[in-house]
Amino acid sequence: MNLFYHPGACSLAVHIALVEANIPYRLVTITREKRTGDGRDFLKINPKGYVPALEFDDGTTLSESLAILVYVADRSATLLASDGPERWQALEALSFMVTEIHGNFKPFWKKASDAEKDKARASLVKHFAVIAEQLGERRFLVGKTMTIADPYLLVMLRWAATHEIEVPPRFIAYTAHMNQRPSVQQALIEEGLATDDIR
Ligand SMILES: N[C@@H](CCC(=O)N[C@@H](CS)C(=O)NCC(=O)O)C(=O)O
Repeated sequence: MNLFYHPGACSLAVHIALVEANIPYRLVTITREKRTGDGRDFLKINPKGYVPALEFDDGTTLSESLAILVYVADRSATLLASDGPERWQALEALSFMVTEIHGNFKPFWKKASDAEKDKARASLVKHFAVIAEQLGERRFLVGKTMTIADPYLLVMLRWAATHEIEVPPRFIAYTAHMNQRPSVQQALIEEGLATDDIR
């Protein structure tokens, strides 16, 4: 199975989840021109042109972080409860992050006015406060073990640090703890990212 990714992009959450679930994968990069690292037209694999995307050994594909993370969770013993409140809370948080949090980072990547950036920053501050409230003093966002919401939150917190978005202090301990997980360390190393940096 191939995982199409950009270093440090939202695909990093899928990468961490794959390691955590012990599912074998090959990492394939994408160029700006949407060529894959193995020389193919990425738009034929994911016409939306985004990472993350999975390509299975039979040639079928899957895109969209939420769908991919649920796919990975379904193949792991631990990353998402099979039913009950914790399943739905994890999916609720993930859905919120994939839409409202991810979406508000867009002005920081493209040419946007200061007013657009300020508006996005204000939304991000509010949204991270909601997630911090949910996290409380716990080690994981939902329940007592890591779910697919955690690697996604870690990636959003890395972006917040990069773009100097102020987040609640309780994320400091959370990020430090997540960064120590072997799955996170492995994924960061494989993507060529520093392992001792919160970004
Ligand atoms: N709805 C998609 C969005 C994915 C997305 O925005 N990916 C970014 C990286 S984090 C990307 O590939 N951007 C490249 C581009 O827009 O060309 C998802 O949730 O997976």
